[in-house]
Amino acid sequence: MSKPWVCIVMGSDSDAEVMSQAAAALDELGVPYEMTVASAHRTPERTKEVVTNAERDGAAVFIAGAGMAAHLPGVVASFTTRPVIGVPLASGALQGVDALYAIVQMPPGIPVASVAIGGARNAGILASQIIATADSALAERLRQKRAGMAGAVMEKAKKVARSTR
Ligand code: RP5
Repeated sequence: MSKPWVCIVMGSDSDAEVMSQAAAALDELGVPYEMTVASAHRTPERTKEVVTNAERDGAAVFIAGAGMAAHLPGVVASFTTRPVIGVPLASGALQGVDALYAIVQMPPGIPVASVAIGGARNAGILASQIIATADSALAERLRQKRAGMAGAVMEKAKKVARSTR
């Protein structure tokens, strides 16, 4: 059986720069992934095919990023019972608020988790955390990453600290 992996889907190549931050987080944590474009509106059949093939081939978590009327994460979730993390992307007149509302307002029964507008890095980390529930080595890498962040905060505290008393 192959290692559990993450399927990253985005609505357009114009989403790729932000969505690559999810891939970067997965790279840092040693979690395999595949990344592709499938549009819920422009290529609904391809979206179904990407999701059903990925589920069949062992994708453990899906990350779906889209802007504007962001139906992609919900449509991905309609084709799989694996967890789906939506990434609302800033584009068009409403700069991601539309996408955020579309992603978080799923009807009962077909859940989609959401990160912040443009929060692709957190989507990669959250997907890793889900996979880490059954992978103690990955859980340890996540703990080390947090320890690194705590260390960085302590460095910042030292740099900024001043007292006049
Ligand atoms: C959404 O529409 C995509 O996810 C993208 O964020 C936005 C614009 O798409 P393009 O017109 O750049 O293809 O479906």
